[in-house]
Amino acid sequence: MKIEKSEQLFSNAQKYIPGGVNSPVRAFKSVGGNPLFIEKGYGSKIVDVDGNEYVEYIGSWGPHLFGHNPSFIKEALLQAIENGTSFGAPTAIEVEMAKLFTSLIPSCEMVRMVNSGTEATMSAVRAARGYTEREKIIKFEGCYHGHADFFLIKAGSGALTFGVPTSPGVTKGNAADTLIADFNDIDSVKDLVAQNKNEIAAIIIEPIAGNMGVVPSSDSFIKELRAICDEEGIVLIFDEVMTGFRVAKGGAQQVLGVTPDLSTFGKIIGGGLPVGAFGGKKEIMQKISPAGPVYQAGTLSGNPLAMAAGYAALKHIHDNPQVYDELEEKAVYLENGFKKNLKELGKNFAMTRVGSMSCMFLTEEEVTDFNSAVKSDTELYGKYFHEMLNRGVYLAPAQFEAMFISTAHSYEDLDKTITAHLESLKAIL
Ligand code: KE4
Repeated sequence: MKIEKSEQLFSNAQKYIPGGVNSPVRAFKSVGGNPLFIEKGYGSKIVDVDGNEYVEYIGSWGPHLFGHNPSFIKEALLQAIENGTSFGAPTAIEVEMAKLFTSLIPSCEMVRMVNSGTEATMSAVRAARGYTEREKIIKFEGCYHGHADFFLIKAGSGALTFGVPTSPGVTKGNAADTLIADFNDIDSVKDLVAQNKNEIAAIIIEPIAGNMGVVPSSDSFIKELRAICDEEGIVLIFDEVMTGFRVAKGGAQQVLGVTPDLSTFGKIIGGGLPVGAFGGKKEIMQKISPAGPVYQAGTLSGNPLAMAAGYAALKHIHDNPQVYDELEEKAVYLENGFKKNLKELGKNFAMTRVGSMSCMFLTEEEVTDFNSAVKSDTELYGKYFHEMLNRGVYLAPAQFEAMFISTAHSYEDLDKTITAHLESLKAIL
């Protein structure tokens, strides 16, 4: 496979950009080799600068529920850009977006648009702290909520993949206010709540984890979390940046049947442009400036281009809820193909899936939390990743990520992927 142009670009990039990339996981550090520079994407495909085409399952880390550059998003952007890019003043599309968004996510009585998932989660925590007048938060080992200081305490995703669970630069003060519980272990939550009585402002969780690989929450766990928050006056925050509009039209809160006090979103709601959002109970959201005293702001929050792309994505979901049936059928097809391969190879690698986000862990033990996830053989995953890449299938360049299927993936794409999966595993086992 010719990759000279990518190699040249990467060599140049490292002179000006830390690690040659604008987000760490893109650098292929945990799978080895150098990153491919992508020229374009269409449907389920991406093409690198050397002209190599791949069926891909990153979808820009989740946004591309309908594949790359779907016509209805492209047309919305082309129309919006005729009027300019950003005004730093309110626009009608922001009202339309908020109205549509809150109609799709009933727990969000009000919503504030921001520019990334990180901004959404850090703002939601500030809202919870302002509302409760408490300071501590509980997060879960292996869950990733973006890179605000108080989250980079045993984060999952990039930090976990690099094996650096606590990032340098995070102050002791921040670490002291962030308590770490174990995913799917309600006793670990009860212990922290008992030890910090009336001090915990919020519990933030990926209700279906996607940043330690995909790890579903157990049936009772989230319901018990809701009960604890009700009893203790703690704000329950669902970080649905990845699961929102991914696992169902109403996100993980619809799948699990549990209503959070606040939720955060990103990825799909931007249609591929930088957007995040946080929303929830009116009594909490009314605390947010300028309605209330909790400050939160952003130069490009709700900008017309991102709103046009995001609105087009959500409107498509609103008008075509059957897309989730299609995504489920395709995800089951791929999952069955992988399971058939593993049976033929006599390998019982742990496979998890919720809707169109899934993961194959290179461990034969069941994966139910962070400690079981990290038993995966990340070196073997690196070999698997490159074998698949050489067969024209582009997966997440890290074991602790999710594999995303879009409506643009054809059954031909899925068959190619299933064949490549078998051949790749045969080559490395
Ligand atoms: P961003 O700030 O990257 O838009 O969102 C942070 C975030 C928050 N919450 C959840 C559940 C998330 O998955 C993310 C970001 N996800 C990673 C992929 N696992 C983004 C990829 C990257 O860091 O480049």
